[in-house]
Amino acid sequence: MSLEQTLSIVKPDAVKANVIGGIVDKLERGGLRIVAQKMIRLTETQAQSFYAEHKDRPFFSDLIKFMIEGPVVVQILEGDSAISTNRDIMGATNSKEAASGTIRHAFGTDIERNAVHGSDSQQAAEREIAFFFSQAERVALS
Ligand code: FUP
Repeated sequence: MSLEQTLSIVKPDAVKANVIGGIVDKLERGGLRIVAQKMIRLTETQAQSFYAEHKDRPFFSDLIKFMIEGPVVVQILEGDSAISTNRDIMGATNSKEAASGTIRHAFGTDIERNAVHGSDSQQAAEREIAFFFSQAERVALS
């Protein structure tokens, strides 16, 4: 196992439902540590750029609308194999299919309103962390 960082987003549905704490609890119990965190409201341009890889998919415009409907919390999570650990804690993309105990099972509704985002690879994690956090915002714990 190796120490990694990954980018997490508590999406607008979960912020609105007042379950930021419930999500953080699952992340921390799963062995991850929040090393940077802020609440922001994405602009349409930011959301489109963040999800650029999906721009030709049929769900793209609905996804963008959802991501800008309210504030989100962006986080850098750190831990052993943080990228795959976070994906395990999150559960399947479609909340209806997510395993019991996962964040998306507990707090998501469907494939779109699925409570959280988590980077899916080392390359994505590096891009997504740099997308939201400046070097000065990245607190070193050790
Ligand atoms: P994930 O990595 O689990 O967040 O899932 P993807 O990168 O495949 O999809 C990114 C986001 O697009 C999902 F979180 C939700 C949304 N999405 C839909 O709304 N409909 C779909 O059919 C697939 C994805």
